[in-house]
Amino acid sequence: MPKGEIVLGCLAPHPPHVVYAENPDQNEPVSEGGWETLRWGYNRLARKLKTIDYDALVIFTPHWQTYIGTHFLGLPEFKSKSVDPVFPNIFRYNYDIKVDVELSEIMREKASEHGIITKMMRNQDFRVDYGTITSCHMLNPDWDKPIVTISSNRNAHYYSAEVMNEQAAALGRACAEAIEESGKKVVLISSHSLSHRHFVTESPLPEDMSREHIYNHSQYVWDMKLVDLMREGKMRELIDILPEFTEQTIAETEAGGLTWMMSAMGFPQYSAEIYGYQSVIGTGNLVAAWDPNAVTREIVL
Ligand code: 2X7
Ligand code: FE2
Repeated sequence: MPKGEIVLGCLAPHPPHVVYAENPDQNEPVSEGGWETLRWGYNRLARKLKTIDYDALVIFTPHWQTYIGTHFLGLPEFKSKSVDPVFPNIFRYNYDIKVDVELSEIMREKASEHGIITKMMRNQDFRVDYGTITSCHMLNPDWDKPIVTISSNRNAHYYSAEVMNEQAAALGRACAEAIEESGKKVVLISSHSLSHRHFVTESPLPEDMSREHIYNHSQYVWDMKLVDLMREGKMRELIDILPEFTEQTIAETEAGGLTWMMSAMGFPQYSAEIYGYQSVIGTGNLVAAWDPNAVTREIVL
């Protein structure tokens, strides 16, 4: 059997607002659009994904938080309604998700061999988090590929952002080994925003774009620093300063997703593809991808 490989890594932010703005059949609330810069970037990356041959999407999400170990989805199908706890007015999404349980189990096994505490999620009533649903919907609205969701173990809470970085990197190495062994072609997704200061008051019409803007210059400057490092192909350097970024911008990188993905991909030294950056309720959101194939790698923006 040929070795499996990671064919693309995606940074895929998950404000439920972008799904709301797309008006898919699965989501109950109806919008007049909004956040086009981010959505059009996402749409373009989704088109690229359609040209890539892959077997499964593996996603790491900060909104499935586990406090004892790292958990992996472990049943072939999860079907329910996901209601965003903070924004039930914009996200009530009926999902029917297929899981690559075989790949999930290999990743759990490898992570365990690397000394990480692990568990398979085999509760049929488990509700898949809105981070997974939003990022996967925007990248593959047809939902025609199975996924694996990996929970975020909250090491940063117990120890420090530095320890989190080390443990997420170990999980990344374990997942890369598992993917190789599986013989599958896999797309990785790190689901999160960059800087994460929220507005404190929401506009009456969520999609009123006259109200949407960056409202903290320091947070914006931090985000652009990260984008520059991504363009320059300096992912090891970026991961090294991530604990400071996380602390200064209260970012969801706290959960470990970006470190996990970069470690699994061997800390790319080539340019990331930048698809779009936009504020959603004041948070900084970047859509980006790392294409290990130099022939198909593009300068997008
Ligand atoms: O979870 C989120 C997020 N990360 C960013 C913006 C808005 C809502 O939810
Ligand atoms: Fe989030």
